[in-house]
Amino acid sequence: MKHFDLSLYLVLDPELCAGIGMVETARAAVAGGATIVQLRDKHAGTAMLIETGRALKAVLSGTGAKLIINDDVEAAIAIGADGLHIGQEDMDARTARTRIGADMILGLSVETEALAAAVDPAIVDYAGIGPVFATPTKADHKQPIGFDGLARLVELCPVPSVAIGGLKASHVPRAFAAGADGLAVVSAICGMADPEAATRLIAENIGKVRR
Ligand code: TZP
Ligand code: MG
Repeated sequence: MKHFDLSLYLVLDPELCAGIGMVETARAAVAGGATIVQLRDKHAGTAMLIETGRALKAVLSGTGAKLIINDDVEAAIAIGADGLHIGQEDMDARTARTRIGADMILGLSVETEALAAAVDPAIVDYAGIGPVFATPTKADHKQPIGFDGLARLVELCPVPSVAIGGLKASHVPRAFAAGADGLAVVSAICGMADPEAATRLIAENIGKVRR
């Protein structure tokens, strides 16, 4: 049985984190209550992902926060990351599972009801559902689903889920009310003047709605 807490899931963005860097942003966010950190760098090759991922692993060590790598199986394995996150267009979830083995966490992005219902819980550990709102952070995002759409997809999805897309601390009650197990955020933490305080605000709101 895998244990992971999706409640406050930070997705790193190298450009939004440029001021202090992704590693320091991750350290601050975990100090503020982030439970998962995803390394997502669309422009980095495998070697650079491995270098950054190893530095992230070092700062997360002993905190309990999990490290997930976006898209790159080879990097995820080389880093010894806790998990891999893939999108629908990246690779087949079954192929990803075969490559990473049974123990690594596997996350899959889900944008429609059909995709939510098609998630295989024997293969995928959690789903990233969204975008809830349109967001400038991801230029090519799919049609926003809103909180009503989120609730429908969560209902259809057989694995735990994290909501993503335009989410801020104030959205915590509606995301949890829709049935999501957590919020995944980029700009609400990355590039904030005080990423630790920004994370703590989200964490405090989560503390109020979670039993
Ligand atoms: N996938 C769907 S929306 C998104 C990703 C990676 C970006 C979310 O960024 P933000 O800044 O939290 O809206
Ligand atoms: Mg992807």
